[in-house]
Amino acid sequence: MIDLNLTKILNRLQDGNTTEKNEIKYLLGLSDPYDINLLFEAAQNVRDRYFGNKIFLYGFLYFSTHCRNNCNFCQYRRSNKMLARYRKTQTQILTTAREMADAGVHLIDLTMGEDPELYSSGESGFNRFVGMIKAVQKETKLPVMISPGILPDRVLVELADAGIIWYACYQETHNKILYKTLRHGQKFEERLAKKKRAKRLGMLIEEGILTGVRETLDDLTDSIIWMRDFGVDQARIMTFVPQTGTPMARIMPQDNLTEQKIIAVMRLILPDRLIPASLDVDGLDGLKARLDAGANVVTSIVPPQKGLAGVANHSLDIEDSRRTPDYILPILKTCGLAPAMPEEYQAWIENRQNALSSSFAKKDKIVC
Ligand code: SAM
Ligand code: MD0
Ligand code: SF4
Repeated sequence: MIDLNLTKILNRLQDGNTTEKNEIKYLLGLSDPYDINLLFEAAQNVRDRYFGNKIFLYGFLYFSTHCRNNCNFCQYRRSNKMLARYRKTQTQILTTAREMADAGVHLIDLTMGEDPELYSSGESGFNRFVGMIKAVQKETKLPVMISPGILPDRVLVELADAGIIWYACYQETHNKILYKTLRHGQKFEERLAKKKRAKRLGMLIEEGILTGVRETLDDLTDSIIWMRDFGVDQARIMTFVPQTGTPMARIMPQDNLTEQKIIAVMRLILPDRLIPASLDVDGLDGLKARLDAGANVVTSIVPPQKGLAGVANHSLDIEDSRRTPDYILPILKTCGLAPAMPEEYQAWIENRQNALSSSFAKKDKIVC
């Protein structure tokens, strides 16, 4: 039976109206398959309105898996001695980035653990790091995202000055108590401040949260509201994948329906933003469901034979080439979707940056 409340809320959101916290929570808590289907249909309608049938593709390059931190959910945490780690050279990074660009990705995501070698080598280490990122941008002529964790402010300034478009830095949750159990030993406020700093420097910001980490519906709702109020440019949800040898290894794995519902609700609350369907959680088999829920970016595209790792899943689907455009494009087609042209991605970025800089200018005027 159709729930009148549900149809009303979905219609209001599809018409571009804002909504209350209790309605977001209600949508996230839907359990009847019929209702959930209505939610997904509404999310697809909204995606179609803002993006047509076009999907963006992100190449993922995890260039150093060394990390000084000890996140309880992550296999790359410092205390995990079971893991073989790597640090790619600039030449290896450039070759791989070039190949991904040739394969048709729209962006290169340069990700690292907070590599202790970088943090202990002072100025010269960060200079090489900035040089490498600029070289990737120059070599591929593609927009670049950096996902490096916390960086000194002066490095963020240099990267923003060099035209690096995106800073990804995930809070995982906006509940400070839950945060402590996840990003153990890292300051909640510091991570927030880096995002604010990067935004102020004109970079686009990706925020990310986890589900399946003992969060409540209120926590998820608060995170979505936080993302809306902060004005994130890309909003990510990933289901936690338990990792052996880590403190959260025994948490019961969660199915993917919650992640799909969160994608759909994010699409309704942040209609014109980018929302990833990550290949990192369930690989290629999980792609269609995430697109059907309203995602519009395929992330974690990783080429084989380069010795590269994923994050939530170390090797899933990588060496058998299933994280490549060749395998992804047929799935887009079955969803009635198609990859965007590179110019369409560039245009989205430019529009977003222009909208943000005029809203900053307005705010500055008000302050004056
Ligand atoms: N080291 C940097 C940092 O932590 O900001 C960059 C890596 S960051 C892009 C890795 C992200 O992957 C985490 O923020 C988390 O959202 C996600 N992740 C890590 N381990 C995961 C797991 N076991 N299951 C699901 N997602 C995970
Ligand atoms: C992904 N494994 O896209 C990557 C990662 C980092 N910016 C993104 C979590 O799923
Ligand atoms: Fe390090 Fe990032 Fe993993 Fe945390 S999530 S342990 S900071 S790589």
